[in-house]
Amino acid sequence: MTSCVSMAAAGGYVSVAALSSHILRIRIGPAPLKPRSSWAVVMEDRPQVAVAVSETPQEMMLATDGLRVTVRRQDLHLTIARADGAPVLEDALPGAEFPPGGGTALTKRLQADTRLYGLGQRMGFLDKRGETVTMWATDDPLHHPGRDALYQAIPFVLALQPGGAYGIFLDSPAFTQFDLGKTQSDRLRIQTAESELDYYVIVADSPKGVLNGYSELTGRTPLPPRWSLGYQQCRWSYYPEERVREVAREFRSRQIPCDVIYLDIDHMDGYRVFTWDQGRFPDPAQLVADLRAQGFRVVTIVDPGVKADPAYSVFQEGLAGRHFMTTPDGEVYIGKVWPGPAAFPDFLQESTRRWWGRQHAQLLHLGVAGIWNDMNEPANFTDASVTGQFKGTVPGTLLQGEAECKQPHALVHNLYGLAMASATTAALQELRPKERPFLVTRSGYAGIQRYAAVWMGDNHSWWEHLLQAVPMCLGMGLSGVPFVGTDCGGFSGDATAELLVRWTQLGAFTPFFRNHSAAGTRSQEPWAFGPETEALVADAIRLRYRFLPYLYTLFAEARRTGLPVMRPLLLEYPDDERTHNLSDQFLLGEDLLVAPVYQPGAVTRMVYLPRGEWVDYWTGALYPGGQYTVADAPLHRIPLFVRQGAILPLGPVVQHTGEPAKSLTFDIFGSGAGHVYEDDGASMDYLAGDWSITRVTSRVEAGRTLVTVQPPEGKYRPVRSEVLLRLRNHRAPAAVTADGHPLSWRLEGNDLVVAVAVLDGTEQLLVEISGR
Ligand code: MIG
Repeated sequence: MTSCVSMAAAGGYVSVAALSSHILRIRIGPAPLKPRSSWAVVMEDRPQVAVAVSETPQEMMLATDGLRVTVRRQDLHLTIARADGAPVLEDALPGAEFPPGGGTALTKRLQADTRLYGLGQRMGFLDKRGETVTMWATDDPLHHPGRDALYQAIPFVLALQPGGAYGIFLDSPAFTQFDLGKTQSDRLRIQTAESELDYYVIVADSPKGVLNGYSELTGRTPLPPRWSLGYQQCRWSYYPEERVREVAREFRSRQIPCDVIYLDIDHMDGYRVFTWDQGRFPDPAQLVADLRAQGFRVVTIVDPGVKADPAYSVFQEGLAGRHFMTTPDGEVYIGKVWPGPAAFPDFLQESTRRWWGRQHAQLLHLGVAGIWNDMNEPANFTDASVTGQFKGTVPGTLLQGEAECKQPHALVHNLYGLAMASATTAALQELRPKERPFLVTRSGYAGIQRYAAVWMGDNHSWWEHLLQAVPMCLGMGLSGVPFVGTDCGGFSGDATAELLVRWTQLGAFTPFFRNHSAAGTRSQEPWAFGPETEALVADAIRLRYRFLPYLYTLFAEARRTGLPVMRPLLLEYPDDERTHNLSDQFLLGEDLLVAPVYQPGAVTRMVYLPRGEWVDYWTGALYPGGQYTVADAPLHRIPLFVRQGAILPLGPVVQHTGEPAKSLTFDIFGSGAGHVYEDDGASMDYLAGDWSITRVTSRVEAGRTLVTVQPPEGKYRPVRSEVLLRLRNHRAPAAVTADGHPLSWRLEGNDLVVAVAVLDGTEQLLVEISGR
């Protein structure tokens, strides 16, 4: 049996395949469809999906357990409905248009209430309906509000409408535009420069369901090394090595937690990738080892441009191995980036990916812990004569790909960062098979989440960009990429003390948490603005470390489900219209509502609390949901609310993640449930079952509270000295017992803290707290 139907008609050639009961692949082209490989899609065509195919002279139909697809023979017009007949998505025009100038387009009808999200890295608010957006990886150093294409190009749109949700992923790495109801308010039009359409439709009951399907299709983020969830310090650039050592010393002597220090481009010899400036860094191995002894990891930048210097071995090897992109005449193309004249590896060639990957051996040999890929759109300092889409990048006519199937760069542009990331991550895995790789990238395409964390590039030290950080990161999450963050404090321009405090408070709750700033701007290390600011910034960083067990548990969930760590409220409350374009607050997982302050001088801010009850994390005050409230936000506090019913796993403040975190606290908010996921945080052993999940439930009854700690599931057992239950808003109890034996307790502010036994057996622990 086949899960696919195909046919030719006046409108061209079409094939419709069911990858699962709710995921369809649709291809339409002007010529017979040839097999086509994808860089984004990892989901196998599953022939076992049950489909029923039928035909009439007018139509061809394909039905799965969940969907019914009808294709009109006359013009390939396509309709998708649920199994019960409820319409989901319908073409507004023939199934595909082939404009005379080249390219292909599809046009779908939009229902009046449909909201449109995702679409990769974008300026502006969450709902993109009414806009036109472009997919074209671009190094844009000025993210003004009207900017369209930025570094990440992810041609995926997530639609929320009454009664359900769907996603459309057009698998095209060429120049692509989505008209999201701008030209005609009831039409979604997608146009690519490619000559055929290859797109996927994912249908679900909710946005979560769509993300589930989309991430099954394009892959999920493996668990990152735990250290990469710690605080990270960057600057363009820290050099010479004494400066790096000084930064490290400051963190430790001031007791400000930090896990990573970055080396930006000035560590290299004349910006030659994979080299070191001997004067500035005479002994990188020793430097890295000394920092490691203090608990720091070092991440170095690797740009794709290879200096066109005949005496430079990487350039020589690249030429000899035919690794660089060439003009149609076969000449190696020389552009211009930091090292001056430079050649660009063609990562669409497998031999090039392996060659490039091998270069990393030198860095890893020196002890470098992770890699930072920049300039991989690829950026190119073009002159004023280049305008339009090729401004700032390489010419579209360059040839890329394996010898037998070269393609013009124009058609594969958006793959550059993804293919470079795939080469890098594969190399890290191969060179250090026992360790989880860490890569952070600027550019990417659909599927980038499988290889790298993504930071949002060159923002400014502007309050407007602090605010913009929220929907930008959320939009990436709605595009399948959970491991995201922004340059805290802002990259270009000068931070102020207050901006740094507020941005660090936000950054503490973004998955990737790095402070970075541009050359020539004011320093913005935590201590750069004096002791008062330092204390506030340090507190925000410490709070991050307290929340690490919760954050890590969310990464484990992201790996299983594809759901983002940092979530817009609409993901959890899609039927609450007030969440639909709520772009200045977010949820970390399901339980923690984060409302950053993004205005100078503000000491309160409006927060929307969705249905249920919410507890002010700082005061313990309980608020009914389904309403706006004005939260207190003095400079030392970022408004945080916890869902009543949550149980959050929290850790101790450590100076870096390598310090043993032997104590685990379950913060208990009323009757509810929670869990913690744990593993060694570093190796691949979790893939072989070396992990654990500990579940806790609580029940508040008249006169007593019962808390159950389940024995851990899974093989992994952390080194642990204490487990604490913290019952928020609890008075002194009459008695606390575990299976009849008294337990010691103490009051801390409004909270009752109970120390319980560390569980490693198979028995559950039942704690009874009597008297409220
Ligand atoms: O053209 O390596 O986004 O983070 O510090 C600027 C220097 C090149 C851009 C990156 C930024 C980095 C900077 N790079």
